[in-house]
Amino acid sequence: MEFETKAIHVGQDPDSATGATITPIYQTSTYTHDGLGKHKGYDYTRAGNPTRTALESALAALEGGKYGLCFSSGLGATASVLCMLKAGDEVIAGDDLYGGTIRLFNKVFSNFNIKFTYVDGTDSRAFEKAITPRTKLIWLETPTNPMLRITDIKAVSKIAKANNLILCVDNTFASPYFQKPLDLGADIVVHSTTKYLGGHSDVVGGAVITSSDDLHEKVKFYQKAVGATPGPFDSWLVLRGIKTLAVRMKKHEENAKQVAEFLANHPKINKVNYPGLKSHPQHELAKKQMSGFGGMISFEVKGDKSLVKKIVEGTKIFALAESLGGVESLIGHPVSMTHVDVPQEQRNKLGITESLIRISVGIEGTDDLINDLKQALDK
Ligand code: P1T
Repeated sequence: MEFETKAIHVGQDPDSATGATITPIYQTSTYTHDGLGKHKGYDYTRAGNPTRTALESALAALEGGKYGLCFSSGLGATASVLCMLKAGDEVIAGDDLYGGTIRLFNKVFSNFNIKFTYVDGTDSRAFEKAITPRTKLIWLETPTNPMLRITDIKAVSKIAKANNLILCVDNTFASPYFQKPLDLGADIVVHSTTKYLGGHSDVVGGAVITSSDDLHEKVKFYQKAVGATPGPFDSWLVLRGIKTLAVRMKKHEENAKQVAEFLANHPKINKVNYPGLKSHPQHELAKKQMSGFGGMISFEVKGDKSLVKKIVEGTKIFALAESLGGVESLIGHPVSMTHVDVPQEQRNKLGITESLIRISVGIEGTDDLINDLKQALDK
């Protein structure tokens, strides 16, 4: 079945009780049993809910995985994967990650004696060099937030397999429409479904997808035992969102390519980070492991905070806001917004400076978006 068809149909048969064509929002916390020890597969919504089941099946199909599990946020999904670890275990992570993920690693799970080592995500051998007898998990994002760097998933997956490590890839920026980490050798895919999957900036959610029976059973246990589960309406919103994922992603990319070209040629801009640009240091790798480059761009302006302030406060269509992946365009300042909790030394090393701006290119008219950035830059 093709991607577009899966997004609309997998897990979404007409409702068996009523024939409703669209999966109903099963807005219930509990289920009446037919008798002691007899129920229809659901007993309590934290453990399972039919609207969530539909979404979990659809997401598994889109990533080419066997199992999907949904969470109340992307960080809820990440935390539930990390719950598989024990005190003394070590994680090797790519150095450029969403700031909230780094905060969760450094300020929550570190307290339980789990060690996180950050390595240059663009150098697969750096992952290998950092392995110790205590390493259990490799964590990476690609493309990364906010520098749009690319990690070679296949190369890192070979290293993970050879050393009996779990490889988890946060696929939020690419979405399964443009990249399928499981096909490239990853064991687990994590998503913030808040972003492209939901697609309309009206829901917060997360997901974990795998083809491993063992990993699925473990994360499913933590989904229920820790309880970061999405409500039925939130599950329904993401399920509705993914039906149009393919058409939205095409337009996000079409717009982003043109916006990136415009920015790359603007005299007030030093550097544009977009894997679709030939100037991107890993453009060839991105072409190899992704089927498109997505809608996220970051760029460094020639100037200090006053120019940054003028731009981010000067756009009329791009809204100054955190998050990404919705139909509407957003603009943000990672240093003071999404990456405020990343240690300064790590930020400086990556180039997450006061001069860096990040945009999530929406699906509005291309010329409107370019003209909006132009007027903000030329003010
Ligand atoms: O916000 P939440 O749904 O919990 O997802 C966390 C998360 C995980 N992974 C990546 C790559 C992310 O970008 C995020 C959330 N990011 C933002 C809110 C942001 O503006 O970058």
